[in-house]
Amino acid sequence: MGFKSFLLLLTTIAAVQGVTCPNYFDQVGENCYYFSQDYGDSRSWDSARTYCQSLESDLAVFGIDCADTDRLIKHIIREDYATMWVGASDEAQENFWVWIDGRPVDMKSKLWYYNEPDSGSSYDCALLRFNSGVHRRLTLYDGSCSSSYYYVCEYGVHSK
Ligand SMILES: [Ca+2]
Ligand SMILES: [Ca+2]
Repeated sequence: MGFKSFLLLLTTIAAVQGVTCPNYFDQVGENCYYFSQDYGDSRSWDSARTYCQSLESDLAVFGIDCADTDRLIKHIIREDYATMWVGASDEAQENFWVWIDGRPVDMKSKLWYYNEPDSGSSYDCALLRFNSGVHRRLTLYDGSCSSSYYYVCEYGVHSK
């Protein structure tokens, strides 16, 4: 390899690894997330979305790349974050859960806690919560959209 191509290779590696996240966002893998708990801010699901959008982001979505989701979940467990809103709801049509980017939520996903979502038409927004019981893992629940929780914004998510 010539010196010039070697330099080019180094530059390329630096560009791939050098994800620069905006202020207030933490890098996890190649994505940038805003964890509102770091700033002591809890809100309703709608208000959380509005705030994320003011930061050129939206509530985090899962499942486009499973590795991204795995990294995010490991990060949340490591940082010991409390329950938080993520970007899925069945507000438009009961029992039809969609991510805010328009993709349907995989209802067979292991991310849903046992029997969730199970709370009906007044619980239409998705919460990510650590379950400390027998199944010690992060799982999705349906929550009441108007309740206040922490939330996680993902930079570059575009809503439909
Ligand atoms: Ca439930
Ligand atoms: Ca519902």
